[in-house]
Amino acid sequence: MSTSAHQIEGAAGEREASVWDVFTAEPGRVKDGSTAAVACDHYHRYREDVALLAGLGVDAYRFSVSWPRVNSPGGLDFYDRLVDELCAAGVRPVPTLFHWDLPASLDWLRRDTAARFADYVSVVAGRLGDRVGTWITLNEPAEHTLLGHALGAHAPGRRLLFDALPVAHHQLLAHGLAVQALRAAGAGDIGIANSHGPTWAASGEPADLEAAGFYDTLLNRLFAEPILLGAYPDGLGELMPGDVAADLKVIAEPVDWYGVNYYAPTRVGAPGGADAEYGGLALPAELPFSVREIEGRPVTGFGWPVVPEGLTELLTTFRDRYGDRLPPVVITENGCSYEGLDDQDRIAYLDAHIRALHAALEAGVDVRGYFVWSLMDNFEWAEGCAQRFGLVHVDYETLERTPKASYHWFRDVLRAQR
Ligand code: GBH
Repeated sequence: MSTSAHQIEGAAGEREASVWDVFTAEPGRVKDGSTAAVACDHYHRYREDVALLAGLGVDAYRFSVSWPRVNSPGGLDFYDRLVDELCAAGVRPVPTLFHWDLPASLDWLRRDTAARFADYVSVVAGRLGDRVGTWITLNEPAEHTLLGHALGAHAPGRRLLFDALPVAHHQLLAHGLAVQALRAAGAGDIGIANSHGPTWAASGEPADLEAAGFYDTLLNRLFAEPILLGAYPDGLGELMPGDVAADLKVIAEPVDWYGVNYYAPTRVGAPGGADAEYGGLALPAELPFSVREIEGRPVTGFGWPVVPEGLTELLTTFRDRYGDRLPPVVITENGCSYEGLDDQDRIAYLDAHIRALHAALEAGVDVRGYFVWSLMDNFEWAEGCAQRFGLVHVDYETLERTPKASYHWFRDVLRAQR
């Protein structure tokens, strides 16, 4: 089961500001105008939430540590309490060290942010490392670069298009420096959570194939290959700032496993034919590709197509591409948004994706874990509170938690495995 700090904690007044607080305060940035000032109030209700995890019977919980909270007095105490509570409940804590809530005073366009991240990681590892065995450095640097800095749909709201590439490089560098910092603190089980999905060409026409190949490079290879192979794909390294060759040595610091967040494939064609949106966002026409609708599929509440076999395809493609260079894989996020407490559509989605995962196992891919996004409904970034990904319903007025049908179903699936 997985969550992230900014999306569930609330208690925004009890920590310094992040880029998301600044972004959310600007009118029109978040669709329903909601903020994460309170969110699920997990900061004050974490005991209840840990009890929900224990009731579900999961053996691990992926959450994120808020850098702005750690910077604030008493902030680290919260994660100390949370980790204790999880350990007491028999649930293994798996913290992600950055899930998009950058301190508002920092900026990924600046190289120095990577070094600052490593300093912060050392502080967190020094405090929690006696009880935390497994660490995740970053969540989806691809989406943070693309949505936050290239397209402006997420914080910090920049529309730099390809001038956002340094943001990718600095996050990757931060990842490598964090791996070093964690190793120095004695950590033995380290991974990253990268956003990946198969890219399907809109047709067999050369222009569509070329556009799809380029998109695949941006979403998949750009963030996998510096880590797994120590190299940027297709000459993209020449566009990166700094001493790229030296940085790549840091970025390629070995990880113990490779985390994949999977939601859906993307169908891509030559520019101009755009008839679909990327995560609810119309793409600018000047990009060298366009995103097309995947037809004939049910869609989630978000409008994303349901394509379970895309997960099998993604995992076997990675295995074929990277061979021995690919460490064991963990699915660090998979899930869907739907309305309602009797969420049979979510059950069908999860059931089909778990089967797709088994198909990848049968095809010989070494998959070691599966985290559902998400434990409970939460602040879904630019969508506000409108998209509900939780197995537990949250009433944002009363903050009452109510397990959905999918919670009971998943509990039974886990029980049957034991
Ligand atoms: C993750 O990002 C985040 O890590 C998490 O915080 C978030 O709450 C969760 O997913 C749910 O959104 O329009 O069909 O082409 C996911 C990034 C980017 C994945 C948009 C799906 C578009 C699918 N997503 N992408 S589609």
